[in-house]
Amino acid sequence: MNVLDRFTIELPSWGFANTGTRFGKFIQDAAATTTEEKFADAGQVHAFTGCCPTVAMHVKWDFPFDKAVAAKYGVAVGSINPNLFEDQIYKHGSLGNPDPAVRAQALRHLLDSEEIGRQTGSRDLSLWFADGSNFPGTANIRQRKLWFEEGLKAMHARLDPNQRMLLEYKPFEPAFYHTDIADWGMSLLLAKAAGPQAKVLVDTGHHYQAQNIEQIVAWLLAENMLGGFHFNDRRYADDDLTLGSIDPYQIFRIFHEINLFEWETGARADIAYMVDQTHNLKPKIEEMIQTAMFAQELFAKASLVDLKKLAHFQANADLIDAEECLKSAFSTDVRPMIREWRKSKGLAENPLEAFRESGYLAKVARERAEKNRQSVSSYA
Ligand code: RM4
Ligand code: MN
Ligand code: MN
Repeated sequence: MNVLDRFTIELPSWGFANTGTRFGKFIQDAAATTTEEKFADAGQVHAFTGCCPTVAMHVKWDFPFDKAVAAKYGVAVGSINPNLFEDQIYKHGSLGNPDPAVRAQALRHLLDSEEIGRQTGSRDLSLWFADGSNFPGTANIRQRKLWFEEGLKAMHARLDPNQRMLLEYKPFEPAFYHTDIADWGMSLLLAKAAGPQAKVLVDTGHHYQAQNIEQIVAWLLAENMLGGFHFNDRRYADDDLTLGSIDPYQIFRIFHEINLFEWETGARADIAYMVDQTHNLKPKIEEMIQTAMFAQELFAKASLVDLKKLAHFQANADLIDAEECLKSAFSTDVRPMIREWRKSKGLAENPLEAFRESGYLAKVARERAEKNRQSVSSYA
């Protein structure tokens, strides 16, 4: 079996709409303006790359939605993302809010999201909480931890056996003093408190600069607590840059830890690979194609590591040989092999070029331009 046959990566619906920085939006004529258009665009990415069969959805931005519409475009609904950060009531938090009425409303939204997941046939609910505080002394950190445990347990109690909840962490932003779920340890403890179907979600952009992300991945694998990834790249903070654009070796090292785990244990790591990027400046569909292509490359490279040899070098503390073993896989040009794989699937050898030749972008730009230009782009 070709290693690429077992690699798929989920696209974010929000990556196809006009988004921006907090200073404003630069509007693209071709951006998707409805959930159906997001699926149409995601369908293009999958049609040309063959590795993006599902689309993650944000409950507040994308519903109501009929899953049959997704099927029209050759993709399916993937993970469901509740939204507990935009409504006015969440000014002081959601599950961690000192007001019991707001906590109850946040829980209701989580349970509604669960119901949506049931209806769309989605397995994963991806939870990211913006909860936190901006000034020392303004929030009771331990009390809020208890409220989170309470809320997440209540949500877990309602999961179907096939559903999972994935708990994302992020060190800061929008809160700048303390964030309730700030790192993988906090996610891990809360997931354990919630129940066995709760796992940790690693967003590669949600770490401090020097953190060793692949070590976090290795530890979560060892604990059977790794549920999935939000892939993106970053130079400074949660930049949401294109996967691998700044540090491709980072993603390679993550894939390597997963391969090593599978090889050693003979178990299949049950991990959801997802993209979490919003392209403010690059054309969105093209950047998603670029992302999917590069993810495949890094996955294929990681699969070339000679794990048996590596284990031998590690056992003998052959440092140079062990390191070279990893690096030579990383340096291998896997593009010819991926082109062969594409040919065998009836896909174009160069998805980006083929998409450009299709004329889709110009067509949707014409159709959507007027609607997009009406959208609000200012910061204040
Ligand atoms: C957050 C986080 C979440 C995503 C939102 C839009 O920073 O990464 O996963 O849903 O952004
Ligand atoms: Mn994320
Ligand atoms: Mn993020």
